Amino acid sequence: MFSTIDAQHMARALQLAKRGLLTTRPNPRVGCVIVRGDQVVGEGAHLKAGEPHAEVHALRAAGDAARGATAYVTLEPCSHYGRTPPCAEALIKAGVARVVAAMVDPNPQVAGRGLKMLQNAGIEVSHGLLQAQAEALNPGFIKRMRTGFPFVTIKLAASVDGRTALANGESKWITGPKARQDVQRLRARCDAIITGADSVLIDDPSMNVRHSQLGHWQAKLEPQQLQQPLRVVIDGRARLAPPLQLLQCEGEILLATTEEYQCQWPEAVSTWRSAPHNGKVDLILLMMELGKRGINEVLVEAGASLAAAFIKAELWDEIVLYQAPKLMGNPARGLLELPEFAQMTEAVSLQFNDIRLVGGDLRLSLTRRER
Ligand code: AOF
Ligand code: ZN
Repeated sequence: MFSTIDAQHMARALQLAKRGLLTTRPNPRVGCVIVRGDQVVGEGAHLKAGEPHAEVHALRAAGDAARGATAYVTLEPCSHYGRTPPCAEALIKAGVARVVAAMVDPNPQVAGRGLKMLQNAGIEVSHGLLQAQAEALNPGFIKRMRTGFPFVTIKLAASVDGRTALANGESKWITGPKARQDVQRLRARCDAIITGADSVLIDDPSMNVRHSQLGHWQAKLEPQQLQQPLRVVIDGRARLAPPLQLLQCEGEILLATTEEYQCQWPEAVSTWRSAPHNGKVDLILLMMELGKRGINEVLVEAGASLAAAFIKAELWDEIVLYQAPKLMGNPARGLLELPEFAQMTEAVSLQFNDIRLVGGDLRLSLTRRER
């Protein structure tokens, strides 16, 4: 159904979609290429929610040349009036002859209706070209549309022997500067960063994204285009009180606590409360709440106890572990506070997705083992 030429144009559309990597939230990253004969006549990417979709940018660039052309889109063209009018209508109006989509839009407001509209207008329609690559662009949007929950990445950093801090608590500078830059890029692409009261008490972090530390991504966007992720602080027993670094820098904060406690934070910080679950914030309800708020991708940067709680509740999708070439010894603290397992069959089974060197450290990406 698809030729090599089709695949080349879709690969270009995927590349364009990446322009929106840091800026489209809560919308998906989408790219579009319009081709007439063997000529690329228009290209576009969705860059910001509320602004035109990829197809509209590409159609504008193509002008009259869109008539009789093929449009390659990394996501099914939309069929609904959201912040912008339907792209399927725009493609029909422009007289496009063929539309190739990499994947169907999992948004229930679209979900096949865009392709149907095009088909009903006599346009040749197909989908599934480079689908896996298109899905990889939007793990959060896809998961939220299908389940209501965001895509959760747990970031961990440890020595080769799996230690995160010395017995006396010292934990600064385990990994090197390149790995820390890589963490800045993880933060920049996510919509929310979650941390816990313990980490805030120990490190007093700011948890924000610093443009100057994005490494090779700095060139991708101007400092003023940088969108700070929502910083979610889980403090079930209201142990934190200002002054805190978190409150000193730009960006929204959501304090998640339980119904039993009163917090002493400034009024400008929004608070969300859950009924206590074993005396703690109910992580399942919190993640559903973040999904409702349009959060696609969440980064958990927490200590051994909160990170493990996400694993125990099966609320996670990916672990990114930075491993430093150091040995810290058994008295040092371990990576995750998981319960004791009596048999190896009870251990959490993972699979490696990607392994690379980042500066002098290893970066491992792991997901659940597929059975
Ligand atoms: C497309 N092309 O480039 C994008 C699409 O509120 P709106 O109008 O921006 O619509 C957002 C929804 O449109 C989003 O949830 C997703 O279903 C679709 N995104 N569709 O045809 C695009 N970004
Ligand atoms: Zn659209």
